[in-house]
Amino acid sequence: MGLFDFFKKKETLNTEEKETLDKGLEKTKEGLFSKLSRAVVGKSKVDEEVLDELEEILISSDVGVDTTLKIIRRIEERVARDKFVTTAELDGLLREEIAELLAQNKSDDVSNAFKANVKPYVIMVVGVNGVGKTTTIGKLASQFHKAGNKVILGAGDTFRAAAVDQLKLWGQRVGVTVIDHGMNSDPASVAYDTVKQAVEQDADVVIIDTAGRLHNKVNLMNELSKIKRVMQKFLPDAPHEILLVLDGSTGQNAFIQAQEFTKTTDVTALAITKLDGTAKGGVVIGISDQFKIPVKYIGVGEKIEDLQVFNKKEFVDSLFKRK
Ligand SMILES: Nc1nc2c(ncn2[C@@H]2O[C@H](COP(=O)(O)OP(=O)(O)O)[C@@H](O)[C@H]2O)c(=O)[nH]1
Ligand SMILES: [Mg+2]
Repeated sequence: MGLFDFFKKKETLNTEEKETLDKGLEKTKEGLFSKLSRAVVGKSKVDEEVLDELEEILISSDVGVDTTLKIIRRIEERVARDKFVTTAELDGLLREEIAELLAQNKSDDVSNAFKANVKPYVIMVVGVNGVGKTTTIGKLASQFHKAGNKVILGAGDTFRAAAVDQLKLWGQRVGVTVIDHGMNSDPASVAYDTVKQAVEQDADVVIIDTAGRLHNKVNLMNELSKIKRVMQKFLPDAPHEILLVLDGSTGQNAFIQAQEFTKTTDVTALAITKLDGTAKGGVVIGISDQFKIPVKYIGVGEKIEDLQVFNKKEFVDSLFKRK
């Protein structure tokens, strides 16, 4: 199964994937539902007061102010139109309005974000330290490899000793080649070599790891552009994807990182990790609404299958599914 078919298949989640998602979002759901239940205690009707509470709930669930205001406006319109909306209908109403709001951001489709028939398909992974870049690369490599693609990884985080070894370990585990020049080597030359090897070995996918921190932000941005430029000497249209990894458990911080990186780097896709074990999963809604760049992957656990192709509708359905 080529990459394109891989993504086509992932456009709908199977039962197992839905369960993984439900489980991964447990903490966020718990937080959301307990607040929602408290807001409607002793009330039968969605009124001004409930809407005010709802606004606070969404903001405190890391949805972000702008997206929250959009959601509240939609619900106000709905309440005005339907006249009497009971508080029992509130979950369903929220689910529908959020799903429709996200659906309006058309760029946010996996199939739109994927370029078919590109070989090798080169993904450069960026993001600050500790957000889950290397882990995400390992999980992706495994899934692509299992689907029958030849994958090559490039150990471009040469800033930290452990980083190269961590990627090599993933390579061994998954059974794919890792190109590395060791710690402190030039990441641009690692990237060049990886792409060159991929072409020579007729690989389908290249994933390049990068450092999340240099001595300062300007250095980091310069280095990322250099990696890109040097790769392009060998393969002019590479990288085909610049994947920014964000740690969802940092809530609004993830949002700020997305703003900063997209200002200085041509990010084409987002991955939001560590949604398991946090109540801040609402940040995915805000990011998915506010950025023209699609959220392509979400991380909902430590296991390989816990990295999922993001599906807006399934995400919102899962979030509002009570046990
Ligand atoms: N629970 C959980 N942990 C994750 C997820 N993604 C990454 N991690 C953990 O986050 C930590 C940092 O990940 P790493 O890939 O080294 O980050 P990097 O510095 O960006 O390369 C590791 O302990 C990972 O196991 C996820 O989706 N869920
Ligand atoms: Mg790393």
